[in-house]
Amino acid sequence: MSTERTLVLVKPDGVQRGLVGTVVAVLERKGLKIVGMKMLHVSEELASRHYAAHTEKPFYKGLVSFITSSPLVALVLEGPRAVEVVRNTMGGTNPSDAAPGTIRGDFGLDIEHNIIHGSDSTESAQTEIGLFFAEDEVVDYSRSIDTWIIES
Ligand code: D4T
Repeated sequence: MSTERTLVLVKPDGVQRGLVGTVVAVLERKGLKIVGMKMLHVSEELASRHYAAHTEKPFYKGLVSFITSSPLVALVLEGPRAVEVVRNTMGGTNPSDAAPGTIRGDFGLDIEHNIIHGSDSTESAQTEIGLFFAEDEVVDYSRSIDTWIIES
């Protein structure tokens, strides 16, 4: 199974609501390895680069204003098929429809305030990790417990 890295953001609503620990715990408990983690206040410039694909969408302005409104926590997570695993664990975009048991399904009600972002492909993960983290902020290390989680 191929090991991937993906970018996760605990968005400003997650930070303000005191859900950072809960969200990180769900992803850690799943077995994903944290290889990068920091808090930052996203600038308009970083927001416009991160949401470049949504420039033409009607919700773009609100999206940028929300993501820059308060600090967020950014993580790089690593694991087998990490991109898809995170997307499945966070649930559908709209928390009202997201499946119970997912992060959005369990903790949200509104599409804009949907708590978490996860890269949607390995290509966007690479780009997004580069936007949020310098190379030396992503750490290579091994966990002895991985033999009980990943390797057969
Ligand atoms: P992100 O990118 O935050 O992981 O969310 P998704 O990948 O699940 O969903 P997306 O890219 O389609 O949307 C990006 C971001 O925009 C907000 N949004 C979305 C919104 O405020 N109104 C809307 O109508 C939609 C579709 C929520 C997530």
